[in-house]
Amino acid sequence: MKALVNKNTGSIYQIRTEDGRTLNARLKGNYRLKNIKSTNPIAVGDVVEIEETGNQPTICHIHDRRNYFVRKPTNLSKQLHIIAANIDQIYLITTINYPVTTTTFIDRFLATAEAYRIPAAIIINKTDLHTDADRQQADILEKTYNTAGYETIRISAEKDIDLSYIHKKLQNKITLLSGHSGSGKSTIINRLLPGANQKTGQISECHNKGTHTTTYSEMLPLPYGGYIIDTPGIKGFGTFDMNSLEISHYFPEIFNTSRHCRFADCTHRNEPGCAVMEAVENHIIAETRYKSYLNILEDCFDGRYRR
Ligand SMILES: Nc1nc2c(ncn2[C@@H]2O[C@H](COP(=O)(O)OP(=O)(O)OP(=O)(O)O)[C@@H](O)[C@H]2O)c(=O)[nH]1
Ligand SMILES: [Mg+2]
Ligand SMILES: [Zn+2]
Repeated sequence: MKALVNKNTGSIYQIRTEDGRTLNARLKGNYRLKNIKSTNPIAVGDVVEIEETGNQPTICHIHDRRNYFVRKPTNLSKQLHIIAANIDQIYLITTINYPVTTTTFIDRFLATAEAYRIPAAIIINKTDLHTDADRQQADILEKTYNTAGYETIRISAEKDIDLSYIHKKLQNKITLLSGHSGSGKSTIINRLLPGANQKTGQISECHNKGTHTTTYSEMLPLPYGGYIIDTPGIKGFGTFDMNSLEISHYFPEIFNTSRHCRFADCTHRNEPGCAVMEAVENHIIAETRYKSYLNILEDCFDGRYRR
């Protein structure tokens, strides 16, 4: 029977069967995915086949994934961690402060979403805490990412401000929420889904960071169709599977501008007649985006990992 993986808590998978039952299942034998080196063979969002012969259902087959989203779990890790599979869109939950979300992090995240061809948008949460300086920073952030082609939405999950717009966007879609620990992913889900009851945690005063309250990804059904996925907070975002020539493809505004570069193989670092560098000088492309592009390009050459 077909089932959807809702939650993965190590070796046990919580699944929802086609006929509407929620069960705990194990993976049959030493099942391994063939084409991807990942720490988790099955992820939230996977569609699987189960057998119910013994006393606990077992997963015997994973249906082909429409897509998946991954990251490197640690700095030195060679393996990838699949955050979720078969998703329609990602909301990156960011905060100007409590905790700080840097543009480096946002750019690495968005470039990865582009590489895996999953539409992404940015939510700026905790607007209730914004000072005038924070609001100015949020304006710059919105301008930068709107110019790059990403939607930005400002909300306060805590004060329930402007969440109604998100409701419409979620209908009949599978949406992944990601971002730093403490950015408010679980709080947003509790607001959107009053019965959800996801655990939330305080921001550590001395580190200005969240305390990794959500430890397992979980997929929750929405009453109006679709699902929302709560995930553990992530710190850094390494890039992978990226060929140096492809990196500009993952920065939409850089890619669009590169058509006007003198050389077709321009890397936008020091070539004469580079339209990208000109656009950065003229403040058409944000300098932070260009710097992130250069950083990822450097990583490609020496295999570094950045936060
Ligand atoms: N002031 C304010 N606080 C918020 C808002 N959204 C969330 N918080 C608070 O921020 C803290 C962290 O929220 P969580 O929802 O646990 O954050 P998370 O992103 O799920 O964190 P992890 O599960 O650790 O990844 C909690 O104390 C929330 O009450 C908001 O819009 N405004
Ligand atoms: Mg959480
Ligand atoms: Zn160029």
